[in-house]
Amino acid sequence: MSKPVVGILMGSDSDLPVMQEAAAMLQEFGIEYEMTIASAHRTPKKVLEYSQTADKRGIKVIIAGAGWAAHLAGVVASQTTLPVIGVPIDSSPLKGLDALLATVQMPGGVPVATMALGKAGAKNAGIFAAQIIAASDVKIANRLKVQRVEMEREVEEKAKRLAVMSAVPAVSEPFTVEATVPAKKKSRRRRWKKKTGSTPPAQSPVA
Ligand code: RP5
Repeated sequence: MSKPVVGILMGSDSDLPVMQEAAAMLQEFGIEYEMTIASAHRTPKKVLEYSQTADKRGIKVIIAGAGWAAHLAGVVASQTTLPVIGVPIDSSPLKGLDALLATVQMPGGVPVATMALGKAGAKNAGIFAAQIIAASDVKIANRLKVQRVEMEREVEEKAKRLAVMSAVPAVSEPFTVEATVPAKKKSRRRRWKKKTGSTPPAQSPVA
């Protein structure tokens, strides 16, 4: 087993169900990672220590996920020049809007590459970390290309299944207007004329 190249941090164990998505993507690409809990306000010393030593330990990218007033990614970014990917987590009564703004709105000079809120953001963080590593690793670059092709194929298969499910059942008999609309009956007056060769009397009951 080689040394981890991606570090995944989260503010609390309650963030784990979301941040596991990032780990799952890294596993899929065969990228070694480490994962720990470190909170910018509950364990600030650990966050500083982790961020300051990450590059010396061989880490190339740090993914930081947090909810509420989510300053974790920004604090990590302030302590390292490694790329930091922020995942805002929708764990607050504000449904993550607070975390999104806290993570994305970094003042100029210390960037945090902010992903979407929640599980989709964590998944994208894993892919984005792979893309950063792929810049100098052709194997990972090829795996990313394969993943795109597979994703395309999956969508096409779903589209085909949907087409089959929503198809109108085939009509067994050929459909014609004549077959469904009854022919108009000739009036009794025309039938009289055809039979007798004369027009019926004006007061005739056949009028
Ligand atoms: C943040 O506070 C964490 O990232 C988490 O999303 C949120 C709530 O943490 P817990 O109270 O569940 O530990 O620091």
